[in-house]
Amino acid sequence: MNKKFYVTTPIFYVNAAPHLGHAYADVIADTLARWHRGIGERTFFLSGTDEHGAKIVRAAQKAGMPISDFVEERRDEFKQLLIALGALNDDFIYTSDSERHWPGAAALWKKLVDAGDLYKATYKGLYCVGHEAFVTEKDLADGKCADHNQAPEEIAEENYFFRLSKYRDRIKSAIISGEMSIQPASRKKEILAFLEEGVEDISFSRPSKDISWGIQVPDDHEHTMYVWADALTNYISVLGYGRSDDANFKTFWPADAHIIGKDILRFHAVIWPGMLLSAGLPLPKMLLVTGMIRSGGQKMSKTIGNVVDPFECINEYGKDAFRYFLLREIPFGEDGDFTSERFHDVYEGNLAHGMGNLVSRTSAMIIKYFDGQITKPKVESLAGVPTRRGGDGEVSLDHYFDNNIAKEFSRAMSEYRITDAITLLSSFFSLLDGYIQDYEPYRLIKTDPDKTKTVLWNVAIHIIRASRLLESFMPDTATKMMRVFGANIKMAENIDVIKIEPCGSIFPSKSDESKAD
Ligand code: ME8
Repeated sequence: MNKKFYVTTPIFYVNAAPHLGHAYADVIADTLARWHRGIGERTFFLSGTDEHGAKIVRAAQKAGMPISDFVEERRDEFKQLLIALGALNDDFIYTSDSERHWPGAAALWKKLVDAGDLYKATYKGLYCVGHEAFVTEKDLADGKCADHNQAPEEIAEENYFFRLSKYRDRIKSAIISGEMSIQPASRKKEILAFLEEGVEDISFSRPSKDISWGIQVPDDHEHTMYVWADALTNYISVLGYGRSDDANFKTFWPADAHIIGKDILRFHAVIWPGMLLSAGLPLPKMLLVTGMIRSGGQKMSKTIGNVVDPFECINEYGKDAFRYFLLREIPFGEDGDFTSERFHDVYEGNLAHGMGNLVSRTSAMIIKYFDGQITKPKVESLAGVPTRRGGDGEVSLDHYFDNNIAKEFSRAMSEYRITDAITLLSSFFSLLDGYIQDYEPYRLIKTDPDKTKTVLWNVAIHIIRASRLLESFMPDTATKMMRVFGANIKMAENIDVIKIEPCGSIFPSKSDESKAD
């Protein structure tokens, strides 16, 4: 049976419109899903929305809308974002879905009860609505939550508590052994240090009289499940856990990779495995932790007015340029920065003048010198034009591509080194540019048409080969690049004829446009 691959984004809070951070998770998950699907694995890619809790209730009140209308409208924007990004998610879960999500949440809760891990106690503490979590004095600066610039609320109430402390050692050993990996290593270290300090039991419910927008605790409707207990369950409820049709759960759980931002690491690396261990379920195999993207060097905030709207950017530059920027220019696992200037420069440099220009130059020369069609040269003549810029001396482009690009690319993808993988491809496109410069087909044609044909064949066939790998990152671009040379993703690798199908510029220069205005 084929291997399976299950990848998730976090489920997004619907209190505000989708922003760059959400788009980032979508793009990473889609890239991984496309790659694994492409290599024949049974792939399931999940995204969704987190719709319960005080934060959402307040946002709906502020918008003056009934809560169910409010969440529905917002949910739709997150779905639209996936479409705008070209993301092919297999499902979309939302926590207010009483048919598909609630049975799983209730079933997991009951497992925790059966394990003796839920008990009632009075809780007194400070609750930060921004985090939807209790905070302590040490999380505060001047009495306010540093992340949300908001004073926490004092709460004293009777809640259900989850015996998380019981699982600390087991979670620690799962992280150390790699049963549940955490990448990058700095995040793994951070969470191990956190576990070292000790873990307390956590409040797992709120009184329904205060918070009714949520899932009621099974058999005790005076209590509503804590939003994170509810939300984390999405990863299994969607697969049918707790319902009769749980075939997907059997096939896809445990998740191969949860994509999460560093601000929600503790929930995923401590609470979630605690819940799963209590229920006797396997742990996710990997937590892939992204950094935060700032905008112009600052945290994105409505007050500063620097929130990047992904839809605007996609409308102006296209989804693939946006995907490229996020995947290539924000080093995976690290914090990054987004500015329109930098985005524009990357677009012009790497895409319009880089990849786009390579395709148009190569296809234009095949049209001009060979009436738009070339056939595969003989092996001897291919060997006669080695790559000069591979750093490998006189190796053929085929050899270089197989050994230095394709193999490395697969390795990087299987190790979740996404930025490395796309960087490999863009460096290969630059190498092809250099190859053209080295052989100067525009001069060579005057003296040696046969060799010119071989040079152009080599470039074109390697644009096709590289495009096949590029598909996971930039699906439309890859398709267009193949199409220019008469190829498509389904075609076998051994192509004998290249026939140009002229198309407009793949990445029209925005600078030229503004000059023309
Ligand atoms: O945390 N750069 O939802 P959310 C990069 N509902 N990533 C960012 C970012 C930024 N500037 N801002 C936010 C939640 N993110 C919960 C998740 S999962 C069971 C529940 C990331 O909408 C953030 O790190 O606030 C998180 O991974 C994701 O966006 C969703 O954030």
